[in-house]
Amino acid sequence: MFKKIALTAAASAALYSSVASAHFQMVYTPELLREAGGPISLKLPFTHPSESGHVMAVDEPEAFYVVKKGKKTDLLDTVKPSQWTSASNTGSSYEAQYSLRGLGDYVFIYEMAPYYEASEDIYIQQISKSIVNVGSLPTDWNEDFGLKAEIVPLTKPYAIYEGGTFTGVVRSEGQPVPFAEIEVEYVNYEPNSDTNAFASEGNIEPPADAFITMTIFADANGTFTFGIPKAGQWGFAALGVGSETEYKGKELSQDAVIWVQAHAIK
Ligand SMILES: [Cu+2]
Repeated sequence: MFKKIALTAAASAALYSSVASAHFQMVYTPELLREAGGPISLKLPFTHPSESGHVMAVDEPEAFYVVKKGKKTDLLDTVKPSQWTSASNTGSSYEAQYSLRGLGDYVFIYEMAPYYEASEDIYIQQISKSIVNVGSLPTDWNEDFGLKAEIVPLTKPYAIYEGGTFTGVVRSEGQPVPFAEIEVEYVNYEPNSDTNAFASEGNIEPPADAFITMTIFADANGTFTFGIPKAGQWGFAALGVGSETEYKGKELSQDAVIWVQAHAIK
């Protein structure tokens, strides 16, 4: 559900023929790299973070868990219904609380329920990863969890300079996905975790629509690199790379999402 200008049905179909454009399942907490543990909130809207776009209502998630030092802890019971407000609407969403205890990587993995996208007559299911580190001690961040759709980072997702790069490998059940199509979005409207809303003003002004959702492709080994021009959080969504391709008799785009955060050089 893009902000669309008036287009004929034919032109619209041609322009938006690419599957599942610009949807991002967020797993948002303001700081992915923290000095100390303690409670954090995780906001879970399914939305369009680069343009403060539509917040879409999704059924309860299929899975939510955290992996720390190889140990998986189920968090599905901690997920609560909530709301998220964008420039376009206030929509139903989810959120969770978690208490970080001890140094290391906390890999949060969220599997949303399949979402029916009427404009494309397909279902979308994103498997999202967000990695929070405490104390700069690396433990689990580069693990391959064998997910149906997954981006395995080759760069610490929480320790990137503004102007640096992020490299990842698109995989499905451990196997690289060659030439995967990847959408990239900057979280341009700062999420406010107190009010459950995007900021009303963006941090940057994209010079053209092509910069709102940027599209890149993985190479023959499923690897991609993206230069991060601005501090803040960035999302990568590899489209339709999952092992499941059908849901309720319709096409399913099972996407792999990862969130990273770049830091300004001071
Ligand atoms: Cu949408």
